[in-house]
Amino acid sequence: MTKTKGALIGCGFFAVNQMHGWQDLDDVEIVAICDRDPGRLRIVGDQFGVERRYQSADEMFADGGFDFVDIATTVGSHRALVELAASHKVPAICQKPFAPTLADAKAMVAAADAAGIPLMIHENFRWQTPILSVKAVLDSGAIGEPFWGRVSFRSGFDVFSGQPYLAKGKRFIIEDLGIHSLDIARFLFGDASRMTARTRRVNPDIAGEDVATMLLDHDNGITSIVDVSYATKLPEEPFPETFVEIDGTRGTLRLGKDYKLTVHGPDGTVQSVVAPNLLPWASRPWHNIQESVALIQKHWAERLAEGREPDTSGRDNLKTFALVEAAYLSAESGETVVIADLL
Ligand code: NAD
Ligand code: 89V
Repeated sequence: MTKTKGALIGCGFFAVNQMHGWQDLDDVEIVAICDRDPGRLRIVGDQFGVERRYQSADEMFADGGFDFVDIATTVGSHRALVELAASHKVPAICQKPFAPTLADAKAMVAAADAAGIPLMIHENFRWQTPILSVKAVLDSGAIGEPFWGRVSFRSGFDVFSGQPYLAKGKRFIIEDLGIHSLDIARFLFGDASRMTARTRRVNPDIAGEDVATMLLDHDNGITSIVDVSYATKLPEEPFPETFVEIDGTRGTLRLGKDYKLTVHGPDGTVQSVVAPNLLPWASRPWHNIQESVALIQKHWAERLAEGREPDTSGRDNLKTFALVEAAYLSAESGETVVIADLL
């Protein structure tokens, strides 16, 4: 079998999951890795047996020999690295958040289009098994037409020990975590036209907001609430579970703690557990996110082979990123923001 060859840039905290995900795919091989930090390059190169190692992305692209690049660096380098991939006409995956600004994100989509390469944003939360299960119930019509929804992520988990940069940015929870929740809202309820948001910083030791409440008007008439918090101290810590509530014309759906799904319709109530699989390399409580990494990467490999745009393409993700921008604008001004004005 001829394997699709990939290269990965950024060998940090999260990239290890991505390397495992690639290793699980029989038809993909990561042939080169890059990180500015020689320590991280050595750790990841040794763990996954990758011989070609670079401290400079320019040098890695100049040597070439790969069919796509997986960019797993933090947001500040995303635009330059996607543009570098485009200049070499190499298909690219870029981690969320897409870019520091919507203008950068638009420029990245334009660069990929001009080069004729696919660009996918690694927006993996919609690929979580519980979220896919919720979508399947909606699509089955079991609760009728949804008219109201809530996507909720409330936690007191210490994310700063693994990802210290999260404590330093002026923007925190909407940009880092709410971006996933907003994408789930789009995935379940369709595109949104208006956003109203309120934010707070509760933790005095971080720079950005750690609580946000967002109200979305969706194009199809659904109203949804997306609420996120890292300042919520619960008796049982739910990290990193997303809870979902949906009211429809024929019934209701609730996805709650420990992946319990309750679907109530005209014929009665069905309860099930839609827990993620614990992959051999995964560890609790991250296994939900880790499985979604494997699934989105499989999706990329399939779409690349078929020559079809991935579901969370750069073009698609501009609409999720616009919701992020809109939430910050709304929280700052106190006004409702019209999404079309940003896109
Ligand atoms: P990290 O800081 O641990 O790792 C980033 C690595 O990139 C570092 O080792 C750094 O040296 C390297 N790097 C940065 N710029 C570079 C450049 N220009 N060339 C080469 N190497 C460079 O960060 P992380 O926690 O692994 O996060 C990386 C990205 O993944 C972020 O955008 C974050 O938001 C995202 N993330 C996504 C998920 C998810 O579920 N999708 C979860 C966690 C983190
Ligand atoms: O998924 C993420 O983007 C992570 C975390 C779950 C910690 O917020 O940064």
